[in-house]
Amino acid sequence: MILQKFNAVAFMAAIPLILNISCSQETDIRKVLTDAADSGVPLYGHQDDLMYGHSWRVTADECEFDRSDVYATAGAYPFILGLDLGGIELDNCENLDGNDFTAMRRAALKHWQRGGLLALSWHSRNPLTGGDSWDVSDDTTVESILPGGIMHDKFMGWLDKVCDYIISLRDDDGRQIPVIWRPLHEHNGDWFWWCASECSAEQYNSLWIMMHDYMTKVRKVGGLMWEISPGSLGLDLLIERYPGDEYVDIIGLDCYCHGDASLENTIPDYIAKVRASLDFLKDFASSRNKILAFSETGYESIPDAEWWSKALAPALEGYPVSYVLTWRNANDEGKRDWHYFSPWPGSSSEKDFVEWTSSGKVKLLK
Ligand code: BMA
Repeated sequence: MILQKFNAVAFMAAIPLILNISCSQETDIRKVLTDAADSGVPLYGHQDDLMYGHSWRVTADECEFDRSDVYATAGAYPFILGLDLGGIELDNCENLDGNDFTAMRRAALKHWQRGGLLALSWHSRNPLTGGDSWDVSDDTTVESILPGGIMHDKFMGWLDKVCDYIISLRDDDGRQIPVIWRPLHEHNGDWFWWCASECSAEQYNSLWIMMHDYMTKVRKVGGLMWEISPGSLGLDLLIERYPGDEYVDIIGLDCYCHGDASLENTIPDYIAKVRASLDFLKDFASSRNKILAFSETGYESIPDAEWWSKALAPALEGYPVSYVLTWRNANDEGKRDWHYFSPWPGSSSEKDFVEWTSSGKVKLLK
């Protein structure tokens, strides 16, 4: 009897592993995001933060992952670590930005153990043309990967590799780490093969639902928080290019600051653009009971030393944003050392960033 009871308990405990689901952890990250949004204090995120910075990069056998431009500047890690799976579909060892996938898995685990959250995007290559995500030379790509299309099987094979990788993100007890999953982003633009210029709304929605059903029902990948993140231009396209409430958890905004720092309109234009977008998305999200996020932002090279307090803080002020993520600090062996979006020690906005991150207006991982 005792043995039978013991087995039953062991079996119950194994169910989440069998199903790849860690329900309580998923509920926990939902609550962390919702609490942040409700309190008006977004979690700060940085793309690739533990993988490389402005002048360094981890080696493939790195295990500690204690280096971070954000930590070196503000004394705390970003709460959200953004990572991209682009390249996994080709079985590459490194993603499109030079991150070793094995090291990335270890970084993800380390970040989760520190108490942070993960946001995964996928700059998938173009399955029809063989080009990259930005290859919009053939506007039948989405059509070709939908059921019945000539590239359907190929794309589903790619998706399997994505599922395998996400399923492999496990803590020391073997539980899958839940993640914010942000595929097919900026879909209202015209620069990715899944963008509005490349497919009909129906095709985009079908693609999203196909991926959702396959990942969650067939591969049973648990703990995914599905985030849809349009860009600020043409936001009204979201009304049609939206797969449906049952397929989405988070509504994000991708919106960058552009323009010359010496022009007096650059910062006001950015603030106005973000606030107009968040006005729209806040209503869109709240009427559907979804979580609002600022999934990508930044000002390349941060040419304004007070950008954090003068631009980003006022842009966010008053909105229930769960997290705000600045894009990567590129490290292509010095080739693109201007392509950075978070400060590093010695960079011009360091002081302002430290003030903003310690102002109580944004939350880092302490
Ligand atoms: C873009 C740029 C690219 C990069 C891509 C995916 O915004 O940073 O250099 O390859 O994101 O991370």
